[in-house]
Amino acid sequence: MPRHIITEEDILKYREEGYHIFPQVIPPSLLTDLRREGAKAQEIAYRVNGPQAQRIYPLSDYSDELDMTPFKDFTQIDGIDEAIKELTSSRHYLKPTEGAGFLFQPRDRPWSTEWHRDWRDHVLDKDFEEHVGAERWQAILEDSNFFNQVNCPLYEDTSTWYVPGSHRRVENTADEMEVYCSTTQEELMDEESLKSDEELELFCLRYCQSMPGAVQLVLNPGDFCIYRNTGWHIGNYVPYRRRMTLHTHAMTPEFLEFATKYRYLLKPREAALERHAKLASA
Ligand SMILES: O=C(O)CCC(=O)C(=O)O
Repeated sequence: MPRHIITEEDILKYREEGYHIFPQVIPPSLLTDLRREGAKAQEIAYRVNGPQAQRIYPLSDYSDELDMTPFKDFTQIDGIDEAIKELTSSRHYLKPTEGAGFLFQPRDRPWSTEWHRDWRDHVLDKDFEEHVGAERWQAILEDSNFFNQVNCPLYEDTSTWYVPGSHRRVENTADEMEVYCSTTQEELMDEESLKSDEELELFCLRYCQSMPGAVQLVLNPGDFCIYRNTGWHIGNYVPYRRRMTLHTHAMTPEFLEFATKYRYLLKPREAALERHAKLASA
């Protein structure tokens, strides 16, 4: 990739806003190879997880059907490691892509995730208090060695929305919580088929737009977006907008240790139900 000049302003902005886009990191021949394997991975995702599947993860689970070479080559793109390190620190490295995944558009109907902040929103309160607690969580939010997620689209991708600056706050604002509790994952997936496709599409879009300060990320093919996923973010999907986006992380030894140690605490559905119940009784 062309050498990316990272300025002091980029570094400061990444710390404060929580996201940065390196334009066009994937060379054309690798883009060709990744799209070819991505198309196979997408068919596997629908076959394994059904037509509304959003992702395949990890790619290495499907090494008998996919050629892993382009994924290995992606991790080795000339200049990418240096650019990540300059933006963050010398401790950061790109996770091997075979252990990462792809995000896809649904085949049949629109849907969106809930607005959420990893990882806090995916664990139950009692587990959080027992194993981490607000003080340690604040230190983790301030520490860019933790939670640096990457979306690298192979086709133009406008599915992800993000609230700049929210990644370092333990507490959410009242306005943010009002948007959060205005709906549920079940409604955003229209599990009971109560809406037409257009009603559902516009419902999900309005939910994205209503979050205070939210920006829609506009990523072109081969752009590399790194973001602190402790900030509010969401994925909003429609079948007519093709999506094939590599979804990975810039790791550090301490984040690897944290993620591995506490993986068993992740209970996204139960944690969302708990938050909704708490907000309803407040
Ligand atoms: O689709 C995206 O870009 C975001 C996905 C995400 O945050 C999630 O699945 O939890």
